[in-house]
Amino acid sequence: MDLLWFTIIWVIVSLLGEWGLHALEHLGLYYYTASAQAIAGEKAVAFILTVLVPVISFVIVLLVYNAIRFRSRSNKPILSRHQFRDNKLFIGSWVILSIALNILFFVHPSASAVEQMFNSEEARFNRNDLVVNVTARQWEWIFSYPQYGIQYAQDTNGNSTLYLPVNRNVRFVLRSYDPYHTYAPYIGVIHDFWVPAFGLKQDIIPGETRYEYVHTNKITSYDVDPMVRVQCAEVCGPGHPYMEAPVHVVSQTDFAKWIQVQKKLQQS
Ligand SMILES: [Cu+2]
Repeated sequence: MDLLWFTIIWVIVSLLGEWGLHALEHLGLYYYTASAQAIAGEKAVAFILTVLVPVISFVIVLLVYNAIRFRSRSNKPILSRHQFRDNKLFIGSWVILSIALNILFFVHPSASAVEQMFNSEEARFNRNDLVVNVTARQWEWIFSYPQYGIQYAQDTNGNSTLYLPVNRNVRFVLRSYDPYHTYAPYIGVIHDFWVPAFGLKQDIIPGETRYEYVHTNKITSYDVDPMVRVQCAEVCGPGHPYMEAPVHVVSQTDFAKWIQVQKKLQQS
């Protein structure tokens, strides 16, 4: 009888949990998403949580149900008539299920995400990539667009700014050094290239060149949501928290216009 009641309550709590999770998914599990990679990440989180809701419900319902159902009604300890040392079936299935869930999460979404990541780095997908060279220095981001001959993308105030066309594969080439102090190229520190809305982070190590691939999927900007910005995510000195730059994802035409404006700025 207890088993029946427990199962009924567990199923109801699990269903409520799944319903709540589903509602949360509609609001977005990430703060803000503006790339195919961020959406894939959000889906992975949703998958893990969906599988785990019945597990966490089981543990919570078990604790609460037992605490209420088997509470002592008197101050004297009374031993139950049914004494169990263990329950081999329960322990066995718990261990096997735990291992099975771990293997599942290892295969999907972990290994499948790594495969997806490697695939997106395949040269054949990247023939038409927009290349953005990202230079991280203490404490500033410098964006250059080698395909367009733009050395230093800037706004009208001379601050670094990142413009990207929508629905495009972008290859960020990440380096950490200080172009204004070229006498010592290896004195740079570790920075981390992070656009929260893109759902990806990549450490930038001095002396190494690293890549990050992003497929932009919606027109948006820092003015729409503060998550659409480049933020350093590795403590790199006193200026670290302010090492940020606004990002603008714009239409192809607006991007072409912006390129023209930048070219003029380069000449002046
Ligand atoms: Cu930094």
